[in-house]
Amino acid sequence: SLTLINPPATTVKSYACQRRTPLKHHNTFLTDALEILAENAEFNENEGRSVAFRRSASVLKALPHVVRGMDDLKNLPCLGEHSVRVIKEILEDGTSSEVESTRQSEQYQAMKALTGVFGVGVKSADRWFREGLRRPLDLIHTGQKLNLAQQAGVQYYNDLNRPVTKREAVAISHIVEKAVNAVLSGAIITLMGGFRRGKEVGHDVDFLITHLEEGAEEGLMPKVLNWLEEQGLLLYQKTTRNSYLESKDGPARPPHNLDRFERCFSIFKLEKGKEGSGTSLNTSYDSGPSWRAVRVDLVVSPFSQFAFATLGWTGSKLFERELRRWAGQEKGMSLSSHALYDSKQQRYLRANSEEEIFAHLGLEYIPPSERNA
Ligand code: 8DG
Ligand code: MN
Ligand code: MN
Repeated sequence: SLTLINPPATTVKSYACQRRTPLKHHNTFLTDALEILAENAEFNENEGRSVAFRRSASVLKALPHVVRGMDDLKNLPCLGEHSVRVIKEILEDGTSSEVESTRQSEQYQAMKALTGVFGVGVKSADRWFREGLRRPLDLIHTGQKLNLAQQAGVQYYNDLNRPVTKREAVAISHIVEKAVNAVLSGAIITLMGGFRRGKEVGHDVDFLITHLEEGAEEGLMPKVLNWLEEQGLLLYQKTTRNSYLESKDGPARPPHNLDRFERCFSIFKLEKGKEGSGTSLNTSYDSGPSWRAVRVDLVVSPFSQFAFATLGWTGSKLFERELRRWAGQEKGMSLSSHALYDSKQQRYLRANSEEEIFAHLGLEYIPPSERNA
């Protein structure tokens, strides 16, 4: 039959954690559109719909070629009816009316602007939107009661919405290293999040800190923060016990020492480096402040959990979600950034590296640069 002489269709596995997803791919004209709809679904607190659009977009990111026609979508997983309709419209007309009207809508634009303030989630943004607020400055003008995070968010709004460059991330790394080394010797500091996946810019800089000697990391976070504070490098900080991935009280946490695992959302004051100007022409007339605000996430993990924390903090968010879904649905396991629990064996599986965790999960190892799902 004809199918025998056709080139084999690209096969794409259905979980994002089974696929390689590079940072740069061939279908941004489609994935940007689908991700607008995903974002809009989040603004409407429709998580199911949002994840469906994100999964569709992610499948297209994994394709080794441009999608030119509907035939290219044959045999692809995760493409729901709605996503297919949007893709078809873009392929035929160049744009999708639904995407364009979403982009133009007052609600989408206001929610985007309001949730773009550090410390503002969808719930507050939606309440403010329904009260007629549209822009971050409306929060000030109408005298809204803001918590400390939101106050910092408004105060540093412009800086925090300007992408953090790789060079700035490296400068922040040096500061974090200096701070950690000043209070504990031999700690290991690793850049996580988007920069570990090879991104050239990010919305923040993420670090994971550990120490080979189990227990040496205890109490480290407050000491590091004190040091940074004394140096005048912190504009804002809030430390919390980690409870993000563990909130659904699954068993994927080791029974002890969870309380040592701490995270800090912060805003650093980064001096603009003299070396930063290079050949660009902007600095000589730049009369702005000599520093900028940068969002920094710090996480401290005991060494026994370091591999899980590394995997959990590298992202992407969809890749992480898909890993946990794979673990639960396909393996009867429960994965968190602390541990992996095997329900059948009723025990925690140890791992000293990300490779070992993928192996426990029966997955081919995917390097960070290909976790851009
Ligand atoms: P970006 O900053 O460049 O925009 O991208 P990113 O680095 O991929 O996003 P991120 O929002 O900084 O998140 C980085 C990773 O951290 C992501 O995979 C999800 C993970 N993560 C959080 N919050 C939490 C949390 O509270 N606990 C754990 N374990 N992981 C978290 O964002
Ligand atoms: Mn990040
Ligand atoms: Mn982060």
